[in-house]
Amino acid sequence: MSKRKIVIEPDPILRKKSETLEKVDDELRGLLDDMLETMYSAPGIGLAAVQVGILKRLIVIDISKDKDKKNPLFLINPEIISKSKTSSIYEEGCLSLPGHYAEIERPAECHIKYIDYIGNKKEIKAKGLLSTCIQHEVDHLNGVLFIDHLSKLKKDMILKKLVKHKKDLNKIIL
Ligand code: GNR
Ligand code: NI
Repeated sequence: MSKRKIVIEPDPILRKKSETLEKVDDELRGLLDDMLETMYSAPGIGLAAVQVGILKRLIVIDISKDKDKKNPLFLINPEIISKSKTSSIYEEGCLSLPGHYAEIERPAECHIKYIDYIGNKKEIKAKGLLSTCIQHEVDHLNGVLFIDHLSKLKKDMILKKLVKHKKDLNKIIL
């Protein structure tokens, strides 16, 4: 297993749509293991493949709080079948938008289908933080970031800071 580099906004790859996978093999599982290691080390509760520069419909999630009781979830080709009419608000962050957080309203529950780590078809109904996290990650697979759910004013403010952050990082490296 190895840790991968996380892509930081602004980066055009984060706006691209990820591609559906055709098969589940050891090479794919290796990538999922790398994504999980990258997510745990960040630390974060979710990660989409595009965030490590790979445009494939792959997500890893672990919302367990206890570090000793890991509960990783691997989602291949996740599809949201339905969303509840009721909504909930969570303070969201994103590993591709370091240091920025905002309250985002989303459907409280979602019913999804996906392929698991072994290659079996699965379905789950999620609520609470898991539901929010799944929707945040599926957004990534469609080139959508949480700031796209904010007003233009708030979004532009965050984007401006991220542009500066990237310039500052380049100054240190160059
Ligand atoms: O680590 C993360 N925390 C989080 C908090 C609330 C809603 C969504 C998330 S996902 C985020 C990691 C990430 O950027 N996933 O794409
Ligand atoms: Ni994110």
